Amino acid sequence: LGRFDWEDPFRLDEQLTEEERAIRDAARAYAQDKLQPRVIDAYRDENTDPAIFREMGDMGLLGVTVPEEYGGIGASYVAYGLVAREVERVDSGYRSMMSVQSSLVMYPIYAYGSEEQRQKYLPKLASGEWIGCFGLTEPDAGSDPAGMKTRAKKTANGYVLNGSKMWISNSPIADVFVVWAKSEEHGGKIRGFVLEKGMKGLSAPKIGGKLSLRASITGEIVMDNVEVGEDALLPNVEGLKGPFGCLNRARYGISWGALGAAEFCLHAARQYGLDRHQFGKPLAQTQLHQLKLANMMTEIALGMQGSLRVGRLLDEAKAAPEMISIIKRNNCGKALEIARWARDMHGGNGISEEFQVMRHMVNLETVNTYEGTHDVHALILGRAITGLQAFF
Ligand code: TGC
Ligand code: FAD
Repeated sequence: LGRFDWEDPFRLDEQLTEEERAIRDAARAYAQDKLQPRVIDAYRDENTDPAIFREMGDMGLLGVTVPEEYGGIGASYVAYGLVAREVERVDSGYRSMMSVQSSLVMYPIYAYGSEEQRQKYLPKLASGEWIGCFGLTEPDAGSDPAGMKTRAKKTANGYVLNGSKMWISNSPIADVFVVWAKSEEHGGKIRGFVLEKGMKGLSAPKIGGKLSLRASITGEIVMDNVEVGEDALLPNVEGLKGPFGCLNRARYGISWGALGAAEFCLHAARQYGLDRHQFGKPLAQTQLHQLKLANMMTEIALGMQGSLRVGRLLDEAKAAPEMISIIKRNNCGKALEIARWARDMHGGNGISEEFQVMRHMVNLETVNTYEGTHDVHALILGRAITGLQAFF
């Protein structure tokens, strides 16, 4: 008979390559040594430390799947998922910083950019010297990005961009802005542009007052007649499949990340239940406490197997977007449920910053919403099942 380990029920560890295990261990060491000690203050004070990008760059955690010649480490999508899991075990906001840089900024420049754009941007993004952001969402176009109002108009030497983007991770501290706009020159099709901090007419005010993801800065992107050269256009993609190609990767990473946060909550609830005595015995010796732990462990273990499978298929270029919708939707939804249970299982202490479960819970509200809401992914899957689209 096989042995059973509640921390790794399906022996995920054995299903990884040696390189993937090494990358996971390095990410875990960095996250626990450098991120965990600052997260409680950072979250309370709504403070994003830009030095984190350099630190992650030094550890090789930015653009994990990007080839070495452009500053990445050319590792697998499974390795990328494992990094997301370790970083989000500390905080969803830190994972957000990492996944925007990797999947939403480096990936489109690598996949859709010219050789000059790759050489110019990727090494500095990989090292964390430059910080990137990704502007798709607008005040009036969230779940329906096709409704965007941002426009690019052709000029003699390039384009002029007008419009505004909303809820953009990293934007107030970004050096590089990957922005999506409808281009009149290209028949109104959506095109990607790479903008740089300091361009005339470009600003990125911070959005304050967030009650979730407070360790990760979020802002707008305002483009008021921003003039760019022809070299700012991402030449190799057109239409919504451009931003969606990036979102596929980021959503996949989030499916692992959310379970990292859920694992933190499981471990915390278990330990709390062992330590805390009521009615003359540990809470962990009550049936309800054990039922909740069993549910948590089960959902995490099943979810991770799903993410591992999709990661392997991504590495073989065989993953369909609907597979990614299944794991993004289910793992985020389950992680949020797990964090809510953990909060409850801590009683009054569950609302204290010291115990951290409530921070994870509140973060996961955002994770459940961004990159396609829980319900939007249900509609993507409903369309695949029925052949009927129910968005409009
Ligand atoms: P639809 O008609 O379905 O498709 C339009 C075109 O796009 C193609 N496509 C995809 N291509 C690649 N991968 C995918 N996943 C794709 N999904 C669609 C499709 O083939 C088609 O191509 P073509 O050549 O035929 O034109 O488009 P629709 O307008 O009906 O879309 C509906 C819907 C709901 C699926 C979609 O708009 C959607 O997913 N909405 C959610 C928006 C979203 O996820 N926004 C995320 C913003 S970024 C963000 O949140 C970052 S937070 C990160 C962090 O901080 O960690
Ligand atoms: P809406 O689309 O208005 O949705 C509101 C509600 O209506 C949701 O429950 C939704 O499920 C539901 N709904 C929508 N359409 C339908 C339908 N057809 N049928 C049934 N129900 C529907 N975006 C970026 O581009 N870049 C970023 O870096 C980025 N970072 C973010 C960081 C944070 C902290 C947050 C909160 C958001 C971020 N986003 C980013 C934006 C995010 O992707 C959007 O918030 C998300 O796509 C939802 O859009 P919305 O907020 O406009 O909500």
